[in-house]
Amino acid sequence: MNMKRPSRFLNSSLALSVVLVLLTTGTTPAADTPQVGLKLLSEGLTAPIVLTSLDDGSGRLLVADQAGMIHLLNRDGQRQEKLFLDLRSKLVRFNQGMDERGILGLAVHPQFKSNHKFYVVYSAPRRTIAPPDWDHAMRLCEFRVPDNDPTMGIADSERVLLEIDEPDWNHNSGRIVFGPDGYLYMSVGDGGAPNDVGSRGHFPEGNGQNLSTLLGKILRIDVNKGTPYAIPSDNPYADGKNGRPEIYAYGLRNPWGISFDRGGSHELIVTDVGQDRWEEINIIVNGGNYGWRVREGFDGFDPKNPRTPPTNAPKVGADGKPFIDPVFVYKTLRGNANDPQSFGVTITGGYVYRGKGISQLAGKYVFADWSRGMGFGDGTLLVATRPQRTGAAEKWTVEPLGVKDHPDGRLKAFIWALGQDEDGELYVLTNGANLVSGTRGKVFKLVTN
Ligand SMILES: [Ca+2]
Repeated sequence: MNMKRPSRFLNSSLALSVVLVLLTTGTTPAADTPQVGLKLLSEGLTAPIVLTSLDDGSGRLLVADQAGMIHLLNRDGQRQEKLFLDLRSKLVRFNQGMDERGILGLAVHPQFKSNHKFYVVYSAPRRTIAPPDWDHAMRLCEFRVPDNDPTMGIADSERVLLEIDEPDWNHNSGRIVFGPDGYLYMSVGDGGAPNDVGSRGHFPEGNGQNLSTLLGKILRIDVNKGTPYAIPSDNPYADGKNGRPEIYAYGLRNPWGISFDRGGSHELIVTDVGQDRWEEINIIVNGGNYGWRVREGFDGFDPKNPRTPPTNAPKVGADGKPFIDPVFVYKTLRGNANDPQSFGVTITGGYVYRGKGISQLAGKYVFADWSRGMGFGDGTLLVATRPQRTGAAEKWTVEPLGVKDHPDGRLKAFIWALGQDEDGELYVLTNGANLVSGTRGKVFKLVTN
């Protein structure tokens, strides 16, 4: 709006007030205008990795620390002095530096209030039945709290549901979430090693495309039936003939982020960490093949030449079904140093905002990139907007989510994860160091600015 231009309406007080209202509220805020605030909820943690609600109407939150502790927080973020659960003695021994092992997943049973059950994924020492040069076992377990006290998990109540032998320390994933169908969904990485290739723990065609391994998959199981669980009858390989019955979708590399939209059509959104070129947002459907390691992003992928996509890459998998493309990709800085269109080196999954507090985020997918470098914490909060209309040509858009004091969304820390409470409000879990030690972990709540 050009205020210098003479206007015949300016003498009218009504018109003037309209102009003033337009000036005050604006129509499109400048790109660097902070949109939301971040309220520090808890600090002094090590590597907070999951935040979820106890979902019993109390507003209490569980925060799992990768280092092996689960904390109970009240609505205001006050931490219960005694740990909700301490799994440190059950974990594999950590690396001195970066580590992708530890507690990885935590989900409270949808009927927690009556059955007192919750589920944890953690990295346990290698099983004796695994090859001796493999690294560890990823373990999915059920625990309970006492009938009369939801503030304390019972360590002895552990019931092991599933163990997956892992050839390497990285690309484990292990994120879990209950779907609107009541089934438990779990993301599993490709087992580590570059290109999903290697004689130690990788099939010739890669784990993502091999249906006899659980590595590189999204799993779905029914924890309410069977011993130790049941297979939902509409899992794509439920009869076990052409693939492992737990598989729900496949072709994932390191799916660090899994959530269901609690509104809309309850889509399952999974972010997949890329290797050299693309970070992905995917909408996961039953039986879908998401391409890794035949594809990365919208391109083909050649493990022998990972930075140059083959021009004649297959568009269908070994079973003849077409690969499913992501809904959004951005370049990773790992293979595209200084690329202005990149947000960082590793995508961190989030949630579609369905809370009440921040109206401008309604229906948008809030997520993050972990960091712009591996050594120094430089993560960016991001927000994705889905297209107004449906159709192949309609694209998702992504921009940094500006917050107060960080208008570019860059929080000067590693953004490990996002969390969601029972009201649909969102949280941001950060670590000041790329380590599973120390006390530089923090939890923030997204609030109106
Ligand atoms: Ca993919």
